[in-house]
Amino acid sequence: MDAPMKDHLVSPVLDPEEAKKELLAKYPPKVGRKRSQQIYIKENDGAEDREILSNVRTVPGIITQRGCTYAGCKGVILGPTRDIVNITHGPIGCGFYSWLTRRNQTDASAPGAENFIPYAFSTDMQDEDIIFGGEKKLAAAIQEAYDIFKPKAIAIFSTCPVGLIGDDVHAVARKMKEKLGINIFGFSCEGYKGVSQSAGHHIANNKIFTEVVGTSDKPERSGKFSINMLGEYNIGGDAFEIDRIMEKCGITVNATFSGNSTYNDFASAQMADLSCVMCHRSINYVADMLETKYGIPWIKVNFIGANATAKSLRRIAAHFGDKELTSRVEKVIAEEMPLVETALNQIKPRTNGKTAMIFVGGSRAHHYQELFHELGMTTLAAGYEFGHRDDYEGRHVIPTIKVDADSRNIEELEVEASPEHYRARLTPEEIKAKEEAGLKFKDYEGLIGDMPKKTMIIDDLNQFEADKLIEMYKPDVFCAGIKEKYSVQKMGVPLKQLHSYDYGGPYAGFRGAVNYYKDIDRMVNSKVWSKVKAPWQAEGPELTACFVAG
Ligand code: CFM
Repeated sequence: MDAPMKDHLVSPVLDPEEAKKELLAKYPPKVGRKRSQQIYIKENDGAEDREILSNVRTVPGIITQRGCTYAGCKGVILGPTRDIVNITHGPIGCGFYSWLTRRNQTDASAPGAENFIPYAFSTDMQDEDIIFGGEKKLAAAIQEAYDIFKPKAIAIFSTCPVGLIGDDVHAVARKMKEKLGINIFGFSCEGYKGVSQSAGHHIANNKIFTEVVGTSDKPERSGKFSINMLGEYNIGGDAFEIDRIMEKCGITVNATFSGNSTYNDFASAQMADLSCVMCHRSINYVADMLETKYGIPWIKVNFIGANATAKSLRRIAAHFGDKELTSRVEKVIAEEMPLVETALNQIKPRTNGKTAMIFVGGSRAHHYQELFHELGMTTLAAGYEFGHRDDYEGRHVIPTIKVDADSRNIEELEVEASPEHYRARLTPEEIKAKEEAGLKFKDYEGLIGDMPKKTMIIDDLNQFEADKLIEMYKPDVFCAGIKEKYSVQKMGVPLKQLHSYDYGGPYAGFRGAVNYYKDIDRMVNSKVWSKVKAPWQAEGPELTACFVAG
């Protein structure tokens, strides 16, 4: 970079302690006490040794940003795989509203490639199925999908009523698997199964790990340096950009879980030599299981941010410890960075000193701070919808996390080394030597340590608190999703969707960073937002009402 990156400078207009009081003031005492533990104020720069309450139920009545367990299982984990037929067992709404609403892209351009993503498969349960049971209808739906598409595999996703009436999707899956001779598996991912979509990730990943991974030893691609990319979902084409960079570096991406993936990529994932974890929340336990069962070590990477991308590439090269690879990686970074620098030289003078807030899922509220940092912008407040304590505080807290009834509901698999497939990629001595040289395995330090002092970290933010934060801080941009977008913009603050990227992207890698700089520049420097006035701001309330106690 020409100009050195300005360090996080933070001087929020408001004292965060005051802001926190303001956020909690309207709650009944019990709710206030709970929310208070989910609102964390950074006292110093760097890591701190305090807990944040997370991965707990949302108080009923609060308008949360969260989604359901079915969404995490069907939409997030299995959704991006193009050649599995995904059947929603349930009323049509669940299938319809999870159809093509996440911008996970896929490349089905190869001749003969199957792509079922454009189809919405559902059993469309009716009243009589709820009363008399829906298993027969499910079996018929599987048969019909098979007859039409002849897919390699079929997955069944349970919605809330399926669990309530007790349909056994697993028994139907077993029966149809035997009958049709293809892999068919069901998920007990009823929407209410966990406190958020995070439970759905776990249910999906467990089954993919036990039913699919390791069933083929013929990966589509092979090479001297082969990796799996874990927790990268190809939103807006991010995985395409990462694949482009990897190919240039001579690194083979064996399987991506699950952006732009195929059934066979999962089935042969045990063949790769390193797992690289992007989204820690949605998949860290799979990385652990791949290591225990197959001997594949894992490292944390982040391809959001040009500097973070360079750092992650160097980390991968350091892992393989090959001179040729290292120099090729350096060459790629040197080739790609000028484009990034040119964009920053133009844009940063306009974005420098501006402020952002980020409230999304379980990893982007952290990763995207890198891009804002590169733009000279400060993230005043951030938080996850459904992150766990380790995503906030770092993995060292995992042994101290309380297991409550809700988390006990989600199966933890007991995994052992596979007698046929286990192959230690590194000896304990090699791991030790690499660690001594600064490479960290199985490590994630979490969001809190990276936030500057006097910023706020808020778990499971709700609409009321979002409105309050905006009133108090007036950030230059607020990052969240479609549910928040228009209410925030009506307050005169632009909202960048960081789930779907609005219509933009990719934002990963070097080219992605440039896309992001341009999009944020347009948003934070547009005058239009300051001119927005909702009718009720100009003319007073449009509708008034009062409570009548009966
Ligand atoms: Fe991981 Fe994701 Fe996220 Fe996530 Fe998601 Fe997503 Fe997200 Mo929306 S897997 S935790 S469940 S990075 S769909 S691609 S954007 S909430 S921050």
